[in-house]
Amino acid sequence: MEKTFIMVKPDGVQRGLIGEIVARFEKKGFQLVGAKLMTVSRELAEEHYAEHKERPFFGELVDFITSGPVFAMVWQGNNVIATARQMMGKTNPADALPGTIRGDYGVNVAMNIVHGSDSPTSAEREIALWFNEAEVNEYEKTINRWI
Ligand code: FUP
Repeated sequence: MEKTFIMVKPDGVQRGLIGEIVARFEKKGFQLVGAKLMTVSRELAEEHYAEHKERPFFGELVDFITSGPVFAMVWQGNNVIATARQMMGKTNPADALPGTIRGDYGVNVAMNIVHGSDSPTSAEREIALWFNEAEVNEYEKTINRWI
């Protein structure tokens, strides 16, 4: 079953949006298989955002993601990678449609509340970077036969 890495960023944690974001993915029918509240080291932040290393906003991005705890999650489900990206909305909340997480709660591209893997390759890399195998719980959810 497809898995993706989703993270409530420090602004989302500070604004009390963990429950709201978890609820959206739960209600959609996805399965939470890993979750932890954690403070991110600069090393992990730089590795996570390695593709943006040369971008002018890289330093601020690392400062932001290490500025307070994040809520890191692994979600599982049919087409969960692309669907979670749709549910999050465009990177810049100014472009994100109402009804999406960033469209409903975000105003700032640097502080856009949530991260989600953008492809199967990223999902595999990010899950392995943020979670060890014992933290990803495979369990049967019997309601899955309805969705
Ligand atoms: P996304 O996959 O939607 O998280 O977007 P990107 O990988 O393009 O960007 C990663 C993060 O960099 C964004 F969440 C916010 C930050 N960013 C900026 O701060 N400024 C920019 O101009 C673009 C991205």
